[in-house]
Amino acid sequence: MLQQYEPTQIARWLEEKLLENFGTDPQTATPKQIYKAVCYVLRDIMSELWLVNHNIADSHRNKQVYYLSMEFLPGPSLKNNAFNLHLEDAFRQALASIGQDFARITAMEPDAGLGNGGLGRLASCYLDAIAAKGMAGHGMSICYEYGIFRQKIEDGEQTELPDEWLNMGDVWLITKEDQTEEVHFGGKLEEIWDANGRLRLIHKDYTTVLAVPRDMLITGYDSDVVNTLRLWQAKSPITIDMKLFAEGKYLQSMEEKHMAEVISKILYPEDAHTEGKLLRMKQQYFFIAASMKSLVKRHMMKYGTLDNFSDKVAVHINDTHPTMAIPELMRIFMDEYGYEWDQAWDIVRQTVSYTNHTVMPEALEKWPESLFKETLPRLHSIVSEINRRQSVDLMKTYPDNEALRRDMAVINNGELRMANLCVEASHTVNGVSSLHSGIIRDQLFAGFSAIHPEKFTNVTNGIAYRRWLCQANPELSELIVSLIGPGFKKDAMELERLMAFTEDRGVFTRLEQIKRRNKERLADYIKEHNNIMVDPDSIFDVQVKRLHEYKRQLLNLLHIIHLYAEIKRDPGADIQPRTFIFAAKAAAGYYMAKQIIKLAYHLAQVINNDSQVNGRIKIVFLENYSVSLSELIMPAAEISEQISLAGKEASGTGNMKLMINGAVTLGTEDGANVEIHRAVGDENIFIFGLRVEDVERIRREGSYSPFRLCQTDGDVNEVVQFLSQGVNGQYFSNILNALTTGYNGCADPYFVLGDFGAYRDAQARAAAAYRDRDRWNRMSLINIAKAGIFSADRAVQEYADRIWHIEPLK
Ligand code: 26W
Repeated sequence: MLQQYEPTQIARWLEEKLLENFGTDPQTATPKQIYKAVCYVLRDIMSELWLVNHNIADSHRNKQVYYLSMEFLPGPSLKNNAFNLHLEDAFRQALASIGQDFARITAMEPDAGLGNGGLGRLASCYLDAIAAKGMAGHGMSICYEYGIFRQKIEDGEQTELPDEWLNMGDVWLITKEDQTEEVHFGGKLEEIWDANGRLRLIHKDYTTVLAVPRDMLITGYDSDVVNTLRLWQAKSPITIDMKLFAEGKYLQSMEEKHMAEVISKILYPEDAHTEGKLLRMKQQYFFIAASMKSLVKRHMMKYGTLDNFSDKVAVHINDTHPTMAIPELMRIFMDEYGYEWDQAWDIVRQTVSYTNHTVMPEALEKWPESLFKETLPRLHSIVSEINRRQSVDLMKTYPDNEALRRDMAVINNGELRMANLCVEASHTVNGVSSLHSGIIRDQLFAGFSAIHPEKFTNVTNGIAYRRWLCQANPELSELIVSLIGPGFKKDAMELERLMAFTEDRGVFTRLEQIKRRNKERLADYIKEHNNIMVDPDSIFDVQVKRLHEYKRQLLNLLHIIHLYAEIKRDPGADIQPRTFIFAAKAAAGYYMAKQIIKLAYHLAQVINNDSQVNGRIKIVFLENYSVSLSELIMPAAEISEQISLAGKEASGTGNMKLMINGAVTLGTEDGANVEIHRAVGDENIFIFGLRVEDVERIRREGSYSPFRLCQTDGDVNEVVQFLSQGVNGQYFSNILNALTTGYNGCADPYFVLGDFGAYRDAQARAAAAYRDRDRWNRMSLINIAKAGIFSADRAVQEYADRIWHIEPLK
């Protein structure tokens, strides 16, 4: 039972914090000081809970999972932590007692944006669910000084601005200087024979970077288990070179310091395109080396041996970015604790598991062997040995299939294939939706799954629905409580009980009113930030996710051009008013993605100001998509655009957040859309387009000709013509060429024109359904009722039972 605190007690602690940290009192404190004091008080309450289970001695003897990820996307934490510990009301009253408004204080918190998109947010949703389930599970990552860039769009051009989150966001960070670790880069290996006549490889002349842990505490709903998100900050052992300074070489004297600290300076803004940059490699090794050293040290302190390591520790590798944890564990076991190769390898294989989040070739990490060897010589020697042993096994298994052996090799053609290393070493490999898991088992890792089919499994993604429903959409949450009680806050499957109301017009009306108010709230934000008046009576059609060609924001835009052409053809046409809401960041170096943002902007200029359209369709591109902006958009959405080319979106999680907020999915049979379709049934979703097998067949046949489509399909021709004439005075010949003629002979690789007709028809079906309010509200209610399965609680329970083998602490 979670301890509760009186608002008066909270108010007293607030006063103490203001005095202690800012030498001020509630009457004279600035809102910023109040905000920080509130976070410090809550953090202390969380620390006390943390100490119960996780103090150095670690009172419990349970197996724990360490979730390694280059990215976490917590977003704002204050409201979530207060909600999880049932302290929202106490803080609201305590603040009211000193004339402050809790909502205004929570709005001051910057997002902790230490991630790009789906992968990072999923990691944060999972940490929340692990704590809610009362299990010991900790995140490990980098304390980026600058998170995901702030997006500015001027005249359709995206620019990236630094995200200085720490000045307000550091309130949650507890720096543990005493647990600083050393990480070694470069240098060389020297062979020596040790006292017991064994060959030893000694790492020498390396550069040292210090890794200082900054811990964020992770709460869970109605749970007294508080876990850790450990964020490593890079520091130089040398602050300044006095000799160089004395010689007036001021910048040089600081060079070593900056070279070290740049490692945790900034998050790489690529979200599905590996750059292969040296700094990125150093970032990956930095955080996994510090993480592995610290958790091995902790285990030794607790158990005095590593023989039981895999019984007590599960290490989960979130996509390939933390793969180096595998050879690093081998290094620690062999070089620091004297284990033989086979023993070390057995323990490591029973400890690590890997989740793949994408099949996009350009996102699969391959490191140049030379760069890897130069930067991490000891790890290179270990990976080479893993590769040598693998090739011996493969020769036995696939003696006549050299091509397959080459494809599966950890090292080949001067490259380290990180995904192959993960599969070779992990006891379990999973995808993030049943369709995706099938694709990686039967295609990407076919050679491996043929040998070890038992290693491959699926865990469909889930979301922290208490954040995305209960906190982001409190009115809907209250309606649900009034209909089925509060039990769904602990067990999302209880939402199924809403199926009892699918013929209840009273409930439909309340559902519609709540959606309406959420739309008005978003409309106010759009007015303030984009200076666009949107009509709350129009359909709020939402596509919010990273900008990527495979997600096909372009298909959405081409359909809007089609609607616009229809209106221009027949201005009196009775069309259902629609507001198309986009939000998406493009990776800084992703030219085509930025062009698509530009097209959306200029199309909006034309359509939003066209008197013949007269506001019946509007386009809004919201800047700087983030967790907190997403919490405002999801409750207001009615149509959820999930229109990626089948086989490309591993799962999607925005689709789940929109579903649980009563939006109806309009999408392809891709990723988790397939499971959403299965959950709600054909009549409560709008599915369209090519299936995975269609895409594969057409590719195999080479029968796809977007150019011919422009000749044969009038609507396709019309939108392509429209584009070719320029939009708002801007020309998009690159988009046009990519669609029609293509670069290196591959036109329209994501079948935007190929799926256009089916998409147009699905959109028409949705518009027609929307007019029938009872039908629409029933569809909306059924989507909410069927969303329980997409809870992160369900997903982490699957990981705990089938992959990590961990149990609740008490
Ligand atoms: C090396 C650059 C890089 C950075 C991030 C490559 C790949 C990534 C991530 C794996 C991309 C990502 O976020 N993938 C998304 O993961 C979500 C969580 O599983 C899925 O729901 C999305 O479908 C998938 O695109």
